[in-house]
Amino acid sequence: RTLAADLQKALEDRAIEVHFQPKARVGDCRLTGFEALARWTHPELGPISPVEFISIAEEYGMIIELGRCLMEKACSIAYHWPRDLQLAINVSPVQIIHTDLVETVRETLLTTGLNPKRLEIEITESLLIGDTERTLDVLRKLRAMDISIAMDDFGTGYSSLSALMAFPFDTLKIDRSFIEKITHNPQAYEIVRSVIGLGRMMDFKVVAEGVDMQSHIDFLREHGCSEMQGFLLGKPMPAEQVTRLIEAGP
Ligand code: G
Ligand code: G
Ligand code: NA
Ligand code: MN
Repeated sequence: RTLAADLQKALEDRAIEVHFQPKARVGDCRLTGFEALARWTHPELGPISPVEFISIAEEYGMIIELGRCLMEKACSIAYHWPRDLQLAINVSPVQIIHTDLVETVRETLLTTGLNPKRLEIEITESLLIGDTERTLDVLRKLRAMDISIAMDDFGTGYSSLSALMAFPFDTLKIDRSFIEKITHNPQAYEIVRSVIGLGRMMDFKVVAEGVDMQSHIDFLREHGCSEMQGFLLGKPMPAEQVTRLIEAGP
């Protein structure tokens, strides 16, 4: 048996789970929403990183079905949250280029009842390498449905700045490799400060990833970053814990 065959089986059993990592406003640490993250616990091997199984799914033509399944799970869970918080979902470039993502999203919203205003799609810069016209068309249609678009891992790809000009983003997520260095690397400090400023000037919501120290929050507050995500606020957690966190919060 191969990992791909086991993944296929897990997909059929709907055994791939979704966990959720909180995001909060920098100003007052108030919860704004969650990012959905796929989780697979292999029956013998234990937890497999999504980096690994998502790429297997892409390679073996399973990402379309997997993406649809995860989106449906995440949206129906978010529909039942005690507050109308945001839900961010990662979408693989394959889902944008080789499937009708717009139709999948439309159907999912319809069947789960989730308000499109609560949904954000996170994409990575690797999309730029592909069919730009098609990507642009898909993103425009999603935005016309009131869904927001986030550029994930900003700063790590090849063409961050051209992507900002080419695509209709609402949100910029600064990659955590920059945030983790701001306390000891003056260049990382300046880069993050500048990206926050750039994002603000371009009217993006700027989200800092990988916030895991109070000094990160202090820095982000001083420089006007809007939102944050990271282990200090919470690790990715199962759905039951999300409900408790929302109910406990302000
Ligand atoms: O959860 P973790 O930090 O291990 O995630 C590792 C990587 O896997 C991240 O880059 C994340 O974007 C990606 N990932 C997690 N869940 C999904 C998903 O549902 N779809 C896609 N396309 N990528 C995901
Ligand atoms: O590529 P993407 O940004 O979607 O990746 C999300 C991944 O980052 C998840 O696997 C999540 O577990 C991880 N992550 C989120 N916050 C932190 C953090 O504060 N520190 C570290 N080391 N990893 C984090
Ligand atoms: Na992401
Ligand atoms: Mn990211």
